[in-house]
Amino acid sequence: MIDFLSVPRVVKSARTGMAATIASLAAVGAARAEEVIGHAYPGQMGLQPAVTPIAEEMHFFHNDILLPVIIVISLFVLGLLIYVGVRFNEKANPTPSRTTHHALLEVAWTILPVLILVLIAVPSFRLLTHQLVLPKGDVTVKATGNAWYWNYEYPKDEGGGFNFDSNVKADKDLQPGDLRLLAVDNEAVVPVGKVVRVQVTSNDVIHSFVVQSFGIRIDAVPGRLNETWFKAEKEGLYYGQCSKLCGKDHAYMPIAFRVVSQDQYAAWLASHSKAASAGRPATLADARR
Ligand SMILES: [Cu+2]
Repeated sequence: MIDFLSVPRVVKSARTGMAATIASLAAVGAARAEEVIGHAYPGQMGLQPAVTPIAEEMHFFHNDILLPVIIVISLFVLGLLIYVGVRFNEKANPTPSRTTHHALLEVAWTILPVLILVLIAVPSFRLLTHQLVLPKGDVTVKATGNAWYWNYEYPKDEGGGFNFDSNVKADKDLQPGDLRLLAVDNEAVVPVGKVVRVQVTSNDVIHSFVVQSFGIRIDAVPGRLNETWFKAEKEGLYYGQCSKLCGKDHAYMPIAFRVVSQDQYAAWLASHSKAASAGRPATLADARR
């Protein structure tokens, strides 16, 4: 939305029509490229940027607890293997020991992994609790999986009362800055810094609703209403994908959330709500008028 608002000013300042077009396209492209945050980058290491408290906690759990623990265990086992191979091969140790039991050693290699698991379980259950115990929401969005697109519904009692389909953009419709297989025709819009409760269900087969930067992953199951939440702390465009093998076009039903300021969100909600009550299909273009 910001990019579209800024275009007229760029057009006015440019001298010729052609230069204006190029300048405005560049402005749109630059604005779009900057604000698209939640997606994978070529050559990326690690996880997609975290913009919610839950995603940050997940990053801490993975990067600072699980990863060091598994690195130490892997190196220890590798060291043991090398030691056994060198010290106890046939040449170095022609007469093997006949020992079959060692009580202390057996107790140690049972207790030690248990202790490691208990150590991991504490932050793990804390994170699960934060994910599954939903705080009081400011905004509710219902996402319904369909073969193969998402439908987003904004409830009437929160100023909405409309729903729209969100389809992947075909290659021929891509604009500069659009990401292939992630860009959609209608993005879901939510305000920054607010608790968004996402209700997830499906109309046909089981899908899975995942946005990495928000740290949310929940199944969309027909006849069942699942719920998750996020609080995005940075404006921008965030992508996710259906993550359950759901059929032929499973790879072509991305999820796109545009996080905007409270004012922009209120304007977007009002224009969509107006369009819906006038009986027109609501599209994101309404918000740009
Ligand atoms: Cu799916």
